[in-house]
Amino acid sequence: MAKAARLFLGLDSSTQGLKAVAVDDALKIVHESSVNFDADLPAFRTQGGVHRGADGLTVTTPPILWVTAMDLLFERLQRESFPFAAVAAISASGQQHGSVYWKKGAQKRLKALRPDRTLREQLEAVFAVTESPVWMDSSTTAECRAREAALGGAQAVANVTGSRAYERFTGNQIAKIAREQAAAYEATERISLVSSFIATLLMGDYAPIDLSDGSGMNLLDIRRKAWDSRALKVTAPGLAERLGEPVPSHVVAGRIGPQFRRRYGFAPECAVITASGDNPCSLAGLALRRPGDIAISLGTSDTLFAALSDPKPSGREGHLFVNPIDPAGYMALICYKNGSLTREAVRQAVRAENWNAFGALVARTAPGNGGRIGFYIREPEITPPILKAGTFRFGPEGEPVSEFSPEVEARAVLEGQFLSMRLHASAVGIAPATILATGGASVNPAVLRVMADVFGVPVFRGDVPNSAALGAAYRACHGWRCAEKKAFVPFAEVVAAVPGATKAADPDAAAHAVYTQSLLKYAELEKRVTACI
Ligand code: XUL
Repeated sequence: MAKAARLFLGLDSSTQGLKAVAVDDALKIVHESSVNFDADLPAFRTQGGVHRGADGLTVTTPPILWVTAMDLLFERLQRESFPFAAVAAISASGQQHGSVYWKKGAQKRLKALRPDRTLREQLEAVFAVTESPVWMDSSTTAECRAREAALGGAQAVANVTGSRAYERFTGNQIAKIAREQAAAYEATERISLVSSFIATLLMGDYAPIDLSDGSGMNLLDIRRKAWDSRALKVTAPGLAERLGEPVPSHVVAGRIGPQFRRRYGFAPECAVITASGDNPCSLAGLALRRPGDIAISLGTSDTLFAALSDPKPSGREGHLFVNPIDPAGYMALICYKNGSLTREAVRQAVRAENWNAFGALVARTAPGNGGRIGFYIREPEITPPILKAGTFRFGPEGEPVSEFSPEVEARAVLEGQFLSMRLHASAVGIAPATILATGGASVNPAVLRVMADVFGVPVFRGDVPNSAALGAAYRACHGWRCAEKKAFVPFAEVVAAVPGATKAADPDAAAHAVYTQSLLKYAELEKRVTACI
């Protein structure tokens, strides 16, 4: 690689692997590297990066695997002659909600890390809990109900923490560990999220949890931007000192530690910018720059996220986090399990041999589908919570019907999905001005047409591979600029050089008006569907 100017490095410790993306001063990608947990570290016997418990609910990953992956990733970067000395700042993204339990004495170990040994050799014995719960874990229903009962119900928990109690949220995971593994909890000196854990390794000292990823714990008061003492109290004793104080995501957590400096040649002044969760980092990586810019990622699962200033916490749907690039603002995240696999199943059921054929079927019907509405729940749904799978079709008068013609069915799956997104996004305070569509299904014009008309805003398309790692790199640059200026620099200024996405669809006003009518009907029918199953 040619001698580089100033670089910013972003890491992403996701469920299945660890990635690095480096950008230059103009935020152009100059280097990428990655490690896949299953393929590159087979000794840990993970499948998709995780271990699944016999109960079908517990899902964990050993933290020493994540440590070993860091050794391997940095060895790879070194072999690729990556210019470590040019890195001005580094930050990390981590899968949200996962937690790491450092044993008493671990901080001393971290501070004494030697450059002539791997991290793995030195950190094997520092974890009080050797299997870290991750976001796929859903074994804490009892803790969730206990939290909601103690704090005044789901809406009361959401009002403070931004989300009702969710099984994967870290506070509920900590509560379960404190109850089931009391001795291990007692022996814990510090709890990290996956994001702050990676920053801790980089610094050789405990890195703080940031306010944005910290919002995924059911513990943070997202408006006061501090741990909520009642939420801590109902979780586990002595939790505040184990978590440390949360900080805004753009602040300098510290300098790169001596182990990384001496082993790989980082400059001593290289800053570690506070790490954050993968969804917050993706918000940064997609460079959503104006209020009202939202993103919809159409993948195996569909995810909608948005920056917003006036959040409306809901005890039913969605998550509100502190915004990772604007500490005065918020971001909303709404997850759907029924995404591409469900669209694909409908495409096959209507015998459309490809997405063009599917688009042609959709075009045979008019927006609003003659008043017909369908719910396609192939997988138990998160938004709204529908635990039993099934397909529910309704005719123009709201009467249940057993089937639709292929063209009505094709339109119904798309309209149902986007009406649901419009309904639940508006319920948490999202008012879109533009939509950036990403993910596999965003190449499909029929999908984007319905999206633009349902929301009544222009849709842009732009796939951003590795948006979380890229977002961590952008945030490294943002944090570094803020530190250099000794003042907050708007993120939009930092990403001004990133090319904007291309417009894929403009809304049709008449179609949008039809959908505004459909939405009322959809909301009514959704109540019936969620009540009867
Ligand atoms: C978000 C969530 C997932 C993980 C995936 O709440 O649980 O998106 O962050 O890594």
